[in-house]
Amino acid sequence: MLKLYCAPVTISTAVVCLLNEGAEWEPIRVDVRGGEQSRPEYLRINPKGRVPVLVTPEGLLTETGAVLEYIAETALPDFMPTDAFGKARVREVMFYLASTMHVNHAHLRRASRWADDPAAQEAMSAKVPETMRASAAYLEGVVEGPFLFGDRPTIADFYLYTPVYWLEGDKVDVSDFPKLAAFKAAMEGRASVKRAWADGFYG
Ligand SMILES: N[C@@H](CCC(=O)N[C@@H](CS)C(=O)NCC(=O)O)C(=O)O
Repeated sequence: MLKLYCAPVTISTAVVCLLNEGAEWEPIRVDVRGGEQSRPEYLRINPKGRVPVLVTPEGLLTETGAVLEYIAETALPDFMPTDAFGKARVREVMFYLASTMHVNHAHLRRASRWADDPAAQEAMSAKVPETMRASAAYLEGVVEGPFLFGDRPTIADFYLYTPVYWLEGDKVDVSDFPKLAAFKAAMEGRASVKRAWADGFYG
């Protein structure tokens, strides 16, 4: 059975929601707020000190996009297109989320990764509403509606839901972006996402 190292309100919740679509899995909760991810025992599991980590029969996997793709390929194929262009578009969104939007968000509470000077950290945190708004504006132009690529969600939708959920805490009003707001509502209508909320992974 798959196991997932995960924590509420982190990007690992994207994987929680996808797994809830029908995979056999169990969570291993990591106390990220308490700093468990930086302790030697956890660093032996993931030297990057981050969640998610997926435990598979073949070994450990990190990086949300890679983890989501592995789950689709091994257990939930309906969430990945089969044609080359469709797959590339899914990866295009996932790479953007990993390289840009997630990094924008991380500047709010993790500015110490990039600067030691408290004033520089404060300046980086203060910029987050602007950079997250720019990411939301970009994605507003990508979402076809209600999901990214029309009527059916892909793994990229499960990835996107969590950064869209982060917008409110990053002082971006999702209602300024009607397609993203409808996307969020459509995801929240799914039993998998409702279950993640009920299990305390959001809120
Ligand atoms: N690129 C990684 C990023 C993972 C990541 O940064 N996770 C955050 C939570 S959203 C984390 O574990 N942070 C712990 C820390 O910074 O100490 C992925 O997409 O899986």
